[in-house]
Amino acid sequence: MTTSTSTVPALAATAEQMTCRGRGILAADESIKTMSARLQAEGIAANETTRRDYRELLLTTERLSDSISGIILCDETFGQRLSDGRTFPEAARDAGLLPGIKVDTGTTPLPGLGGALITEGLDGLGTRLASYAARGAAFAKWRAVFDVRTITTHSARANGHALARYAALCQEHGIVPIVEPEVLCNGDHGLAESARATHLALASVFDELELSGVALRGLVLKPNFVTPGLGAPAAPASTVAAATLEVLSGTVPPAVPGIAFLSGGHPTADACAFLAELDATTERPWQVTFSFGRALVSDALRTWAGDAAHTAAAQGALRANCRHAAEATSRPPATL
Ligand code: 5MM
Repeated sequence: MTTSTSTVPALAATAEQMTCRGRGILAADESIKTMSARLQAEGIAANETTRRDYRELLLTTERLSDSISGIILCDETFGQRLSDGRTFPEAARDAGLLPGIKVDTGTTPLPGLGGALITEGLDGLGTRLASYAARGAAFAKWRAVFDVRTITTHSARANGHALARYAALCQEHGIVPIVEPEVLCNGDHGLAESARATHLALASVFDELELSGVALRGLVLKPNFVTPGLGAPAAPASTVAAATLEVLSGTVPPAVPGIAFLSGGHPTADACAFLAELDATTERPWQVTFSFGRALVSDALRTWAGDAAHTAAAQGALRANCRHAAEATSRPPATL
């Protein structure tokens, strides 16, 4: 199976829908391990049922589609049913959201590289994508993880190669790939180190995407903002936006329709301020929006605390954060 030229317009239409003005993507695809740790941190027992209940709370928030275009799910949630019997992908479509699926299987150290990571999950991926497509997936996600202290040319190339193989397979199956090379903002590094690492990661990814023949019109890029480390003095949002735009302008081809940023552990207000500053710049060829996880859901999880009596309040917190982020994505790019 190869991506035929006739499927590219359909992929491009979905990518544009995912990153359209005034809406973004809700990342609710924490792995079982991460989700369980986040539930336990709020004093909630972590099991299949509580993970399902929490994701049902998110997905059944009223008017979510006012500010959200799609929701990323993990394999466990994708196969679960809401209490009314619908599967999560069915319920997402009913709510006006495109269902997406995280398909990487996590990271492992690259041998001999002092801690740099490689993301795994390519074995059998074609078969899994066919199954997800049959069950309604519109898009997929694969995340590569870099640390400014350990990124090397080799780790950037290896992860870029994996991202490109994943993206090509997604497109063969009519699924839009979200390509996520995340440079972590944990640490006390400065803005320049984040810029250097992000430039290296993005340049490698787009080299590999080009070599693999991936249709850039039919993908969504999910990068980090270029910021100082969370343990270093913060930079103003205008500085972050300028640094981010400089790196993206030097690495991301104009053919990419949309860029949906991750929040990276930044507080909701800061992540939205970075996005609003970027949105305000006219010198960009791509639509910019959000694909936040923690910046959208942390308040809701804390408010819910595993108690059904708090569901409405938790959904209100989620809706407010989604609206806040959506308000930061109101402008079109200069050219597309
Ligand atoms: C929601 O978390 C996603 C999956 O994480 P793990 O596989 O580590 O459990 C993660 O990829 C997320 O989509 C991105 O990091 C964006 O989330 P943030 O919270 O950084 O906006």
